[in-house]
Amino acid sequence: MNRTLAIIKPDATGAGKAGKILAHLEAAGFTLRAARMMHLSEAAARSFYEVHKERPFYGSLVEFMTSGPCIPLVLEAEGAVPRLRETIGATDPAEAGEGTVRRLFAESKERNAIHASDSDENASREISYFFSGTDLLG
Ligand code: FUP
Repeated sequence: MNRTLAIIKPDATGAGKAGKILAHLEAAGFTLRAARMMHLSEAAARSFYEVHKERPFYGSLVEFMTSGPCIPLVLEAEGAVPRLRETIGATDPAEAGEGTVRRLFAESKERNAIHASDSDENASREISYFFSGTDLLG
C-alpha cells in the first residue's frame, strides 16, 4: 500500500463540494488515513508552492490558496500517487478527462478544486508538511 497527499482547495470547500469530492475519492478506491481543515497562512502557502515561485501565477495562486479553508488528506491505495493523479485529471478542468474530480468539480485552471502529490518523494514531504507521525498511526 502507498500513501499520497491531497488538498481539497478553497474553491471547493467554499462551494460546499468537499463532501462530494471525498465520497468520489473513496468510491475510486482510496482509504482516508488522515484529514484536517485549516486556513493556510500566506507563509504556509508560499512555502508549499515554493517550487512555482518564479512562475507568473505564483502570487495569484498563493492569494487563492489563502482565500478560505482547505482540507489536506492522506489517502492510501496501491500506487496511490499515479492513481490519484489519474483520478483528479489535468490541471485545467477544460482538459481533464470525463469523470475526473477536476472535470466534475473545478472552476478553472487556478481554482481547480484539488491538489495531489506528483511523486512518492513529494508525497512523503507533503504528508509530513501537514501531519505528524501520531496522526498517521494505525
Ligand atoms: P498540478 O500538479 O496539476 O496541481 O499542477 P501544477 O503543479 O503544474 O500547478 C500547481 C497549481 O498551480 C495548480 F494546481 C494551479 C496553479 N496553476 C495556475 O494557476 N496556472 C497555471 O498556468 C498552472 C498552474
